[in-house]
Amino acid sequence: MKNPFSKRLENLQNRFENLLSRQNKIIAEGNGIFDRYHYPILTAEHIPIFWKYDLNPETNPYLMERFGINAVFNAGAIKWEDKYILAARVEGADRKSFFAIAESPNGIDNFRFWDYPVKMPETDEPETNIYDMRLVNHEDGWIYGIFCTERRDPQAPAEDQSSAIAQCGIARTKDLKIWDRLPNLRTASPQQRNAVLHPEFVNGKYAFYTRPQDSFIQAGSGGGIGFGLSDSITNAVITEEIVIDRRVYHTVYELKNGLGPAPIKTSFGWLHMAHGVRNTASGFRYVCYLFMADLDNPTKVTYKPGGYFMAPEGEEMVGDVSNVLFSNGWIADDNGEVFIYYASSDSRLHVATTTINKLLDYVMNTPSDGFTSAASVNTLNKIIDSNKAIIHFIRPEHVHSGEKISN
Ligand code: M1P
Repeated sequence: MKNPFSKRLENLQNRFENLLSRQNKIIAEGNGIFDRYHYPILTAEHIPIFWKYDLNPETNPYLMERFGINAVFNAGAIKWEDKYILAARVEGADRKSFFAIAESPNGIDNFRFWDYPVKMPETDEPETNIYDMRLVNHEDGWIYGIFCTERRDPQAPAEDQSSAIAQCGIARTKDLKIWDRLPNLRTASPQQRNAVLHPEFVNGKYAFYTRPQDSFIQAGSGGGIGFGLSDSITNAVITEEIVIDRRVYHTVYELKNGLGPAPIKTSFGWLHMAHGVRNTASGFRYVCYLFMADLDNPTKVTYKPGGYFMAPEGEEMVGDVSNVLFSNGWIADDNGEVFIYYASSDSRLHVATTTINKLLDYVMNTPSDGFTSAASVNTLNKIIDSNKAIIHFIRPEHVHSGEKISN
């Protein structure tokens, strides 16, 4: 008969293997733009047993967790050696985040963490917390990890133990195992989060998308998603930051916005995914939206559908920071399939799938935001008018009269 330690370990292992081998399924009847899936692809439960437990019965007779994991979310993504690779933000029970690489053979399930988390070298001024890595395959031949570094605000008085300074960390690797840490990006902004490296040189320079912001939480005078060039990546400095996608009153990105992953190059332009934040009576609401920029001039936005592309739904709405849908990773396969890795409510990671053609159709043909209720009704009426001619169940006499249709 097995002793309690062995029995508990066997149960834990069985549960873990069942979870990791579970097949993911599309949730039927989506919106035609992308498909969601039934199961999150990475959660705290996906963390290897040998990270969380001391597996020696002598030193851990009750087989207790020794290193608690709180959540797995906001992951950078890249296709590498034919595998779908995620650099996930893993947050311990102690609230510290770190990066860990997980891989899957198909991009939608069977994600398994590598044996060790990423050992990210520190700079001369070590940070307290690191998170939200964007993985960028740059044309200079390196894979870059662009992430947020955070430390306590040195100006904050002793009674304030939550004010923080966020900056943009830069590291690069050839194998996703050994990382060279480079100096943080320097800009004029006192806070810098959600920075992303453009995958190609622009005018022979490294190009960054930034998010200038006055305080840790509030954008303040920061106008939106910025763009700037740096001569060097080993000493990255942006002296001129221009805002390419502004915050606007009464939109889903009125409070703040930030770029998600690095843009995907298409024949029609650079395809971008970003997150927008609005205020509500129950707190901030984070959603993702798309836009496209000119191939030759990445600062020029050419298409921008109105409203959100993805917003939290159902169980996605609840978690450590509720009402948040956030993405900093996507993968475009050579066959045109696109895997969008998004996190819900700072708690778990999901996948949605679509294609480049569908995303282009969405971005180029979805009406833009008219910024008023009247403009929205005009847009809607145009759709109804053109449908009226071809769809028999719309009764023309009721379309503009406001008359109630009764059965
Ligand atoms: O908690 C929601 C998100 O908040 C931050 O995003 P932003 O800088 O736009 O406010 C990020 O810290 C992100 O990690 C987090 O998901």
